[in-house]
Amino acid sequence: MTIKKLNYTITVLVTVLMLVQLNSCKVKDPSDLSKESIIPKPVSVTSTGEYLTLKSTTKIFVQGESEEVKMVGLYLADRLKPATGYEFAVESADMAPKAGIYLTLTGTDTKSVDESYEITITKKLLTLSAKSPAGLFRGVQTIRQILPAKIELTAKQEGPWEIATGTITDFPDYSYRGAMLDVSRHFFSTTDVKRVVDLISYYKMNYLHLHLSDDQGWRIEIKSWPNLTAHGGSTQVGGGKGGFYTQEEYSDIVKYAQERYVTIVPEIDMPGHTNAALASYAELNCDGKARELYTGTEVGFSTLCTSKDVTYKFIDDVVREISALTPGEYFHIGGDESHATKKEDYIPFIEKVQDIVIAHGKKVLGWDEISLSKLKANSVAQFWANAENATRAVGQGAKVLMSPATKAYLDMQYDKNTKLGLHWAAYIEVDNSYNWDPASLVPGISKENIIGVEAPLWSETITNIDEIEYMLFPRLPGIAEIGWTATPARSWDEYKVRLANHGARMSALGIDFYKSTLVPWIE
Ligand code: TNX
Repeated sequence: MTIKKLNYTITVLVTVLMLVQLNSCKVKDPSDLSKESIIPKPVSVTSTGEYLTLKSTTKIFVQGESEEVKMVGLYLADRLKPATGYEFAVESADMAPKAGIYLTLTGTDTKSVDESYEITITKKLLTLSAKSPAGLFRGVQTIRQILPAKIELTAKQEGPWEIATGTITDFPDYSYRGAMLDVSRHFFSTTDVKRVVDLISYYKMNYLHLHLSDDQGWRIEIKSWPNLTAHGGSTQVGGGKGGFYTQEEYSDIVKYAQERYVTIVPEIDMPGHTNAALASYAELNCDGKARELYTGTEVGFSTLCTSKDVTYKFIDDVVREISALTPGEYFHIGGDESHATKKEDYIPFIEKVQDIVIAHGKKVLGWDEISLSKLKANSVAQFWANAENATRAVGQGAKVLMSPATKAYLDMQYDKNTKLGLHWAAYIEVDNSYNWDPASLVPGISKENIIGVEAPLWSETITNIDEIEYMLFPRLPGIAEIGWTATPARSWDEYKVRLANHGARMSALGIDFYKSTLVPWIE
């Protein structure tokens, strides 16, 4: 080779190398942890400028012999296996390993709330430490979100699987961050409910409230009153075949949720919204005549007969059976829109039901109207529309769960072109549902009065899981962040960029989401 030729070859090589280098600069820098889009936004993130790479030999070590910690380790392994194609063996260890992923219940001095966690990533080792298994589980969701979005795909992908090094310290602002699914207006299978549990827990929500009964359908088996489901569960809005959960299926949902540190809150709405029960048992009506099944969408026409003893026997049986299947602390008694119940009947009714719920070892949750009655200090009123009701609850020493219909009702249309949903409260675009502070929304209700936030999805117009996803996403991650991240640390302009980055994650998770033009989605 002549000198000239050699020079030429070197020049070409150098140019190619430079191009490769340039090109790789366009790829996202994997070594800045503080630039990762984590939703909800953690309390603090610091970057140390390097990165760790997951390999086919990477193991997940769990400290000690705790079965529960091991379960969290296995859950993480299950999330990471499909896209990487790696095994991620889960093994117990007595002390921190040199390399890999390490889940430990010791060594955290983050603020002592149950769900707090800390992640430390060095070039060789990712350590997730938490006060409780719940905290480890929340931390696992963060680990998923600091890996490339394609980690959520179910088919094997090309790596590299890099995680930027640094430290994350995190804990929630509110202890209750939830969603509600109305399975009464339209019935959804246990598979659909489990999918909702998976998706809300990805954003660190910890409660799923199931609206199990309404005028259009009774959706949970009650062994002592079998016609509730045999007849009352046999249809839905529009006249479809409806459905219900057997007690075994309900328990299966509860367990699935528990494994994801999500607590199920069962709701039996009363004394209104009870047509399905009134159609199933004639004696629950004051006139002793069974009602016809109802498949429309009107509200406020039905009421249990508050003056009959059998009504309270019925409620006692229902609360007893459901409470026995429910490990969570709350039983939701509804209490909304009882327009067919006289106020003088409504007030003592709610008080009696409150006593029944307490007798079965649960705390009362109810829509804000329940504050017309005398509430116990550990009862919770769910604010949805009436500020006066909610402040009355607080005046009685009760706490409030924030679900303002104008912000958090995810059955509201995004705008007037949205094909699904209602708009009686508002059209709620993604910015609008994010831009509010639970503690300054209602004068007289401040942070210490509030247990948290919940995003309800009513299902008058929602008939399947794709439609559920379209209404929940992308607003639900914003409500999750409102509950988790302290208000001074939040702003729409900063959040919308993180949300935009979650577009690829939601797609990888197979979520059918609304592509709001207010979010700068990254194609
Ligand atoms: C009001 S919110 C209701 C529900 C409807 C919902 C529709 C509440 C406590 N009651 O019965 O499904 O509006 O958005």
